[in-house]
Amino acid sequence: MRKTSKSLREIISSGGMARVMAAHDPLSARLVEEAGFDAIWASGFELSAAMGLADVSLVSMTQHLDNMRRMADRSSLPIVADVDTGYGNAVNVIFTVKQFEAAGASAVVIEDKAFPKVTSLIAGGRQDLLPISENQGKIEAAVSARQDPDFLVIARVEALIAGRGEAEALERAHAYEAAGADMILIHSKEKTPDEIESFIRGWTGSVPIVIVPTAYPQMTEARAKSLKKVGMLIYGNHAIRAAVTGMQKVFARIIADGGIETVNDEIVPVSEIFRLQDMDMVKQIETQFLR
Ligand code: SPV
Ligand code: MG
Repeated sequence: MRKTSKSLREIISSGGMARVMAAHDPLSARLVEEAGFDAIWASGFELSAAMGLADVSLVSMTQHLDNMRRMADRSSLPIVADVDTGYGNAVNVIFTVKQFEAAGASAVVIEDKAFPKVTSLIAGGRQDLLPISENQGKIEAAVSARQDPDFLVIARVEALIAGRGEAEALERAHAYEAAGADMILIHSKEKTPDEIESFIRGWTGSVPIVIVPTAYPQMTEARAKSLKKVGMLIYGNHAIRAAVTGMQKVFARIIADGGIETVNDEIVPVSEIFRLQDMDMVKQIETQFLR
């Protein structure tokens, strides 16, 4: 049974903190669910990387949507869709929100960068932001487009990433809250939590904050909760990084050892993949219907 947007909305409105893990395909989405996370982050970075591409607005909306539909089909968790800049202006955002909600998303995150965007964590990246009023219109448009009132519109502030400072980050966050955003995602690429903690201390708005602590891993869940205002913590790219780590290690061993015997017991058996493919269900269907 798919969980509705309500389950995510409930965690956040009861003052809880949703733990959200990135996925880039239906299999990783299923593993996110089995591990016990509250929701899936349909990450643009992960999907781009899985396609061997840079996260610079190269993946199309329909490719992202198609992947999201397949993830929704293989997992019952709510999905937080990373729609980057919403694929254009307020007109595009309305279409985007409708499409992603219909495809099974429980939330969208829209960032205030100009299209085409450049991935946030890259050193020296070109980080062009939209004027505040223009992005405010996009957030209003997103809110007007949702069908389910529990569907979350999350406005992502990139002012710290763009080096514009905390005052502008707070100004943008307040403007997007006024536009109807349910949450504010504040992103940082600083190597310590100081910048984010300072922003959160300075946040006087009433909607909860979303953080993505990739660059500042000292930010544990307990530390985020102690800040009182964090309603969602996203592990932004740990599925694709775990997958790459695993493949690099195993591939290197096979090349070095000239065969698969030594790694055989270190990787999941084929039976585990059968389980994830629901082969028992296939067998049951065969028994019942094949004549
Ligand atoms: C993503 O996972 O696509 C994100 C987070 O947007 S980051 O890559 O850190 O910008
Ligand atoms: Mg992204």
